[in-house]
Amino acid sequence: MTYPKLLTIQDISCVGQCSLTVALPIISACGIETCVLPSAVLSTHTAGFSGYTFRDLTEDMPAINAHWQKEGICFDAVYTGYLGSTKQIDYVKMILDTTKKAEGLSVVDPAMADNGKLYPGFDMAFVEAMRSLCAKADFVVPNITEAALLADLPYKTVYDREYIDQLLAKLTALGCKGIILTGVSYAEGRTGIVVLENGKYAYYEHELLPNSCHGTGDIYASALVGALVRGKSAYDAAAIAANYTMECIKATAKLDNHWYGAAFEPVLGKLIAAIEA
Ligand code: PXL
Repeated sequence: MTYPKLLTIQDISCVGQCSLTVALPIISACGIETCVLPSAVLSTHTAGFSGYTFRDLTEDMPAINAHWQKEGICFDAVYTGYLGSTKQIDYVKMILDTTKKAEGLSVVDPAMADNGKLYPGFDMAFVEAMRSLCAKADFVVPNITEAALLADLPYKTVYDREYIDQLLAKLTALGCKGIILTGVSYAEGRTGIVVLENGKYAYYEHELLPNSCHGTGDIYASALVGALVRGKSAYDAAAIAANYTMECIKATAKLDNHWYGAAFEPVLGKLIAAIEA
């Protein structure tokens, strides 16, 4: 008997509840063996802290992969998040090709931007490289800012279904297969997730909570990946991840001075229950 083994490639922000410190516990809680390849080590994430340290681990990647090849190590799923450099994306593509089982799942969260802006340190060369990684994935999980950058379309905060269809068409033309587009709001007080799979559009709508938290993109993508690997359909996985992310945001709203991330740990049981249902 075996159970699924997943590789996630993203940074370690030592403090800040994002990237690997979120992905590792969430995906493990979904009952999946979770292996990691840190893309960089930062003292904190880059949103709201100043003076953070940043050690880029790009040059460690080929040797790590070579060792895995020698050991015959491969994965049922590979999930990438925040990456450390443009050059790193070439290594990540090679690692995806060499370590993912042929029938395995690949999910790329092009974690590089939010609220209309690239995160500090990223530029359009990184966006261009990210396009080529997205083209290799079974599912990409952008927010609207990331989708607009990848699609080379203007970022909009007010839009209709036509704009979303344009984003989806451009991403599809880039070679993206499944698209799970987060933070899509068609009505006041509501938001949701668009799921495009095999050219079929579906939308999971839910309430828009009054508060938002840093790191919810990573929580969302990790829960989504966990649910997909556990055999949920793309739509069900998108909904499970959205419901869990909302629970995390609600749990965070009760806390004092918790501005840097979302309290995903106290509500992990709800995610596990949804996965097991
Ligand atoms: O949550 C995405 C993310 C991941 N890693 C680092 C970040 C961010 C967003 O700002 O700074 C280092």
